[in-house]
Amino acid sequence: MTIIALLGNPNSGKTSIFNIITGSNQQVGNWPGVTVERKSGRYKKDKTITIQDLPGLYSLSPYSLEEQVTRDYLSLTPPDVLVNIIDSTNLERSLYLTLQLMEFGIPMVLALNMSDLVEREGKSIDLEKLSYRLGLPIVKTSAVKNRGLDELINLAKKIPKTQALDYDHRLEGALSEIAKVIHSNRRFDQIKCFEGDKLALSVLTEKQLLEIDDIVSISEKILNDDRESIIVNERYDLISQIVRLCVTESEGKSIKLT
Ligand code: BGO
Repeated sequence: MTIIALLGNPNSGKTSIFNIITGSNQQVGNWPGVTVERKSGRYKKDKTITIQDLPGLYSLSPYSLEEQVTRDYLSLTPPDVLVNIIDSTNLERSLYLTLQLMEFGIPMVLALNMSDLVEREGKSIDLEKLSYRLGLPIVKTSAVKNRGLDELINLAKKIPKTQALDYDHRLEGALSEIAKVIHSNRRFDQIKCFEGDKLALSVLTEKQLLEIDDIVSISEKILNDDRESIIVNERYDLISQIVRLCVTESEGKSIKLT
C-alpha cells in the first residue's frame, strides 16, 4: 500500500485533482479531535494507492487548525510521497510552501497545475531548470483538461527522498548546531527551533532552550535581523533566484511551460 498526500495553496486545483484521480472512491470525515475535513480515497486506476487530501495552506506555522493538522500529519504519520500542487500562474507564492514541505525530507513531486492558463500570461517556465534547481521531479498538469494526472501518480510511485535546499552558510552553521542540541536530523525541526516556534520549543528542556537562545542570538547579530525574519528572507531570496532563473517574461502575451 502506498500513501500519496496532496498538498498545496488554496485554489491551486487540489480538490479538482483529488476528485479526478479518486473518482467515486472517496471517504470523508474529520481529522482527529478537530472540525477540519479529512478526505482520502483510492487511486481509481490502482487501488493499492491511497490518496490523502490535506487542507489548502500557505505555510506550516501553526496559526490555524489546518496548518496544525498538516504539520502533525507530516511529522507523526508521514505519507510515502507528497504531491505539491502548484498554481503555475502564481509560482513565487506557491514555492514558499514548497520550500517548507521539502524540509520534511519526504519524497516529493511537484504538479505544475493550471498549465492551460499559463499560455495566456506572457511568461514561460523552464521546467527542466526548475526541476534541476529544486532537485524535485515536476509534472505539468491541468485538472480542467485532465492532463498529466496519470503521469503525476506514476512518477510519484518511484521518487527518492527529498533533499531540502541550502540557505546562507551562516544560517546553515546555526542549523547544524541546533541539530546537535535537539538531536534531530530533520531540517523542519531545526528551522522551527531557530524561528522560535512555540510548538517546537515546547518539548525542549531548559538547558536546550538556553543553548538554542545562544545560537540564535549570535546568528541575529551576524545576519543583522531577527530570528523569524532571517528564515522568511532566506526563503524569499532563494525563491526569487529560482524564479529569475526559470521564468521568462516575454514582450507579447504568451506564457509557456517548456
Ligand atoms: C472554480 N486549469 C484551470 N484553468 N482551472 C483549474 C485547474 C486547471 O488546471 N485546476 C483547478 N482549476 P480547486 P483547491 C471556478 O471552481 O480544485 C479551477 O482550493 C468557478 N467555480 O475549476 O477547488 C477549478 O482545492 C467559477 O475553479 O482548488 C476551480 O486547491 C469560475 O481552479 C479553481 C471559474 O480549484 C480552484 C472557476 C464556481
